[in-house]
Amino acid sequence: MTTNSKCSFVTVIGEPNAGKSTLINKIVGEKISIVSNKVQTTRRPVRGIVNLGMTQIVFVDTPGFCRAGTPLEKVIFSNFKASYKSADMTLLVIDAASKTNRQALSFIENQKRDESKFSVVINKIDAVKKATLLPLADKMMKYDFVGQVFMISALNGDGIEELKIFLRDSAPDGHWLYEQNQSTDLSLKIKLSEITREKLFNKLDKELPYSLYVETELLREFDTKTEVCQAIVVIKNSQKGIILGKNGRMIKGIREEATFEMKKLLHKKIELKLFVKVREKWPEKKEHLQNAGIID
Ligand SMILES: Nc1nc2c(ncn2[C@@H]2O[C@H](COP(=O)(O)OP(=O)(O)OP(=O)(O)O)[C@@H](O)[C@H]2O)c(=O)[nH]1
Ligand SMILES: [Mg+2]
Repeated sequence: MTTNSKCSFVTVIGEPNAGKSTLINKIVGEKISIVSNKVQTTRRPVRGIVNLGMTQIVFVDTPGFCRAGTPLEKVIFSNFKASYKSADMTLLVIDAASKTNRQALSFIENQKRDESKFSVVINKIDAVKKATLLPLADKMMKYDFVGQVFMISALNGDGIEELKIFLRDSAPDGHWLYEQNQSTDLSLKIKLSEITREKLFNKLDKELPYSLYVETELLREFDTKTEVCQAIVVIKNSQKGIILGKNGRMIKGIREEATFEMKKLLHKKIELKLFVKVREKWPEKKEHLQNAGIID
């Protein structure tokens, strides 16, 4: 873009629920990636872009470490592996409030030295006593390939400024890959689908969040309003009733919450229509994984 410009790809990895998406949203200053209190919220690598002076940082939000059991998990896991390659910097997010961090520790134990720089971010420090943090930080620092250990709260912003400065200062020289004002690589259709999926994730339990995807089937933008029509796709007919809820109450609540957030994003009146479709075995079909935005 300009001479002296720098550009860095920073891949953010960690256990499910560690706060990877929350962290990226905080640094980018916009909601790039949806957040929920359930594991496997992020299903595909999502890029969040922030420009710090002459430096462009391209964050890659990744799905958390997961077992590759169900067909959907297999796709999520291969998305994780693909996004982990070829980063200038890798940040491993550790949940300070988690009892074991078993998968993160096993990942770090098996980490081979490679070209990519590697740092650790201990997150959720707002949720634990200080006394528990130091032993965790000490443990991380004993790995010689770990460059830095940061202690942050992605929720309230503690420690974020230091992390930003570090990422800016360690970025390699290079041309910017994105325009000055671009904050993500997601299309508007997928962004809108993700907003609704987040509301569903936060309201539903058990296997249902993992049985659904949202597809924006229609998007029409006018000067004063935007019309959005979305399908919530589930695997089984019995799941349809749960999403609709008694007297349609569940889907109405989801529509209201999603409409509110879409309005904040587009600064326009939103006319959102939601309906539920059943597509058996959708996680096994490429076409549906593409409709879901899980693969390109
Ligand atoms: N107390 C506290 N909670 C946090 C913090 N960061 C994230 N959380 C919460 O942790 C939960 C998971 O956050 P996400 O950002 O969705 O986690 P993730 O690592 O992206 O999860 P997956 O996409 O499922 O792998 C949410 O309920 C967040 O609000 C933090 O710094 N402090
Ligand atoms: Mg996430």
